[in-house]
Amino acid sequence: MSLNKNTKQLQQTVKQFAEHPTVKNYLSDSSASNNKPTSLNTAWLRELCIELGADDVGFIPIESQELGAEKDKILECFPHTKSLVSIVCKMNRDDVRNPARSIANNEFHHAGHDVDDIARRIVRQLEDHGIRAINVTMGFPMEIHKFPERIWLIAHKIVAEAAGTGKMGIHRNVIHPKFGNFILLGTILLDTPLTSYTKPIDYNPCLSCKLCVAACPVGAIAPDGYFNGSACLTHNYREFLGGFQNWVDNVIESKTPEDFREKVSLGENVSMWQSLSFGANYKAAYCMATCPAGEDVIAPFLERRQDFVKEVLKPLQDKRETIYVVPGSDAESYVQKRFPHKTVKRVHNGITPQSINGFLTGMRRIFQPEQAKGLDVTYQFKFTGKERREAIVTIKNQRVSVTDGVADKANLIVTADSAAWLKFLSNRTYLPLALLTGKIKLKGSPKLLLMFGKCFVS
Ligand code: B12
Ligand code: SF4
Repeated sequence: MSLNKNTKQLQQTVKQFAEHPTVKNYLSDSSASNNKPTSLNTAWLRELCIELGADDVGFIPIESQELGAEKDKILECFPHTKSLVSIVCKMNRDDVRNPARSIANNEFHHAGHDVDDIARRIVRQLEDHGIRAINVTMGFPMEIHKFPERIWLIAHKIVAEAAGTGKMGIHRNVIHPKFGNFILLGTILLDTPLTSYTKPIDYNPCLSCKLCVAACPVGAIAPDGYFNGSACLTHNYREFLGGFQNWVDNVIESKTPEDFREKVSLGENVSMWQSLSFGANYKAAYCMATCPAGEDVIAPFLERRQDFVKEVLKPLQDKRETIYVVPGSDAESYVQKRFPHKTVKRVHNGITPQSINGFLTGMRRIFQPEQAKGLDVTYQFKFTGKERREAIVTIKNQRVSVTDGVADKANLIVTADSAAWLKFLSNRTYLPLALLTGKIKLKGSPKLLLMFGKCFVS
């Protein structure tokens, strides 16, 4: 950013470095004076983004109500933010739809790099015009050390909805009104207000056709839009994040090469090598592949619906492949029932909370609605020791809610030393010892703890 050359602070600093060539040049260069624009022309910025490769863009001020709680995250990331640019880049549809994962993943990887490259080049241009801006990465790299808590800085989907570049469908991917869901998203934060902004679109391009529900091999998408994040993560992200952690655990725990081969087949092992060498590969993304929404996409679905289903959905449903599930999860029974020709493999997904906060915020993600059928239970947690916290967990109507505080009435009260509770979560065999030593105390039927365990699997 250019500085006002008359500030007291500047004069003092200059005094100290007056003889340095850079400082001399700075002082003699009149163009380096304070020429930062007070606002930026939106039409110019749109043209720049399109010219540098974006397929569509939207613009919102940091005050946009649509950002909700995301606003704090944005300001944490770049405190100077005045405006946001939502970047949309198209993906090649037939590549994403192809049952061969190498074809679909190649498209995901290249489109992802395109988003980052384009956003990066826009930021460079803005910087050259005296505007401070940053490109928030499209996906990986993320703040991955925080896993399994929030690993992303900014939710691009929230920004896209606010800026009117699309709306989330039942499958929770953003659907662009024209390009459908075959898009990846980026966000640029800038320190300058724009002359005008865009608005959210006033309808949802999602048709509620539920092809995404029918396509997902692990039943992660419920017809009402409930998203089972851990079911998706366990299968689709087998070679990322917690899936990789589980592979490492298998390496460590295997006593002989034969023992390792029992746990990890040759194909799975070289697949992990491929992911490590060429970029981690998704196992599915079938929800995105089958979505017919969007003006550029919809024709074959409208004109020849049966053929569309036969050509796009059926090959993915019929594909003989290994599906990764956590033992006892909703996904396990779903695959066995819906896709008996697919091979179920029981694995752990590596989502092990590292803190009480992680345990409480992560519960929503590993909750299994089918296992919770018929339950109407309130749990009171009282954590002592290193992380003191009181929380109420209610399971009712196959949904979970977690709030801080003390319940008027609870079916089970769990008082636990926070470290002991985390140890129990990572190794359930530790429970009897913890109960015996009083590190975990139960008031109410222990069966309720058993039920609790069935509702949250990882
Ligand atoms: C976390 C994440 C995931 C998680 C959760 C998905 C989800 N629905 O949010 C997992 C690992 C399952 C995932 C899967 C996929 N993702 Co993703 N993902 C993200 C990420 C980093 C943040 C998502 C987000 O904003 N969540 C918050 C709110 C807005 O979403 P939500 O649906 O209301 O919230 C749910 C989840 O976030 C979940 N959750 C919250 N915290 C955590 C933590 C973990 C570890 C998990 C597993 C889940 C989870 O709980 C919420 C309730 O269900 C963004 C990149 C980014 N920085 O924005 C990409 C992003 C959303 N993903 C994207 C893509 C392409 C995919 C996949 C298609 C990948 C693939 N090739 O298979 C699948 C699609 C799955 C689906 N139907 O949603 C694109 C979507 C593009 C679009 N058109 O909308 C994004 C925007 C990346 C990008 N820059 O383009 N993803
Ligand atoms: S596949 Fe159908 S239901 Fe699912 S998001 Fe797309 S349009 Fe909506």
